[in-house]
Amino acid sequence: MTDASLQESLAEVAGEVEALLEQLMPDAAGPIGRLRAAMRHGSLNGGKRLRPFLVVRSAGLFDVPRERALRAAAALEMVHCYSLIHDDLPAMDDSDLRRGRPTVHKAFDDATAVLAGDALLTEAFGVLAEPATHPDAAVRCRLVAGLARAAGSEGMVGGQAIDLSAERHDLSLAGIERLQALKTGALIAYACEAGALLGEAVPDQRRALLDYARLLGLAFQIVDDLLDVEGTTEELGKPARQDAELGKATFVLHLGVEGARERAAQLAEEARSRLDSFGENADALRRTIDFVLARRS
Ligand code: GRG
Repeated sequence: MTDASLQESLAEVAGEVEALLEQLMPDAAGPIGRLRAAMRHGSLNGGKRLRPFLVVRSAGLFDVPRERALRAAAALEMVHCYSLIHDDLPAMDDSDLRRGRPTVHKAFDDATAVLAGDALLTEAFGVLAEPATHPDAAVRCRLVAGLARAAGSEGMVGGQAIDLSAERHDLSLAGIERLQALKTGALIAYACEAGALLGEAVPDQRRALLDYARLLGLAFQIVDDLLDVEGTTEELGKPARQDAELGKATFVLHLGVEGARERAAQLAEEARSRLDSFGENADALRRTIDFVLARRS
């Protein structure tokens, strides 16, 4: 797979997931209409759609029907978008800009942004629980339980709690790895886990995919720290240099720019090695590693 075909494939999955998200959040009358508009503002506003791509491509290793993979992908993206909406609120990062547009609380108001996030999170589980996601209820339960674990206090929300805590300012390198494995890594890992669950993969395959995703998630976060230092607000579509301004300990603070780049490259190689048993079927997942390392937003 070439770089151009990866871009094409990313755009194709993004288009399919967005079409499904549109369907899942139709217009409505009155106050619910305003809530739905806020949900759409926070979820149909660009974004790389990396997590949906990982779901679809992991599921593709096991010939899962595309429409099932897309439902799991949309559910995961709903949880990701809820986290961004809430993270941008004044009580958290207090950001005005996300994906190059005003954040949900700026375009609407704080209370509507809280509710839009709440509704996206809640409805994501409904999407997974519907029989259209998988005919076997046991598989749907595993998908629901996996997302709850990845998003909850032992996953993304737990990572966010550490990020907001006083100790965040002087975390060791190992402490930052743990924080980021939860805050960013848990949903990225779930993306691949969902593919494996939908495909009823054998334990070795599931483990290999999870290891790939955990390593990829860490590399993704190191690149995020590098972009915070080196990127511009225009490129990122969100304020640059936020971490330094908030006095946060980051990978770049501990390793320096060159050291962080080297660590991301090392993790990328390790992630690649975890895909060996999947042969050329996993080419898109291999290319995704290069995409994550080279991303500018
Ligand atoms: C508020 C419950 C709660 C959780 C917030 C994930 C998160 C936890 C906050 C996001 C803050 C942030 C910028 C984290 C760095 C890594 C990250 C998740 C970046 C955003 O993900 P991308 O780059 O975004 O995939 P797009 O816009 O492409 O979807």
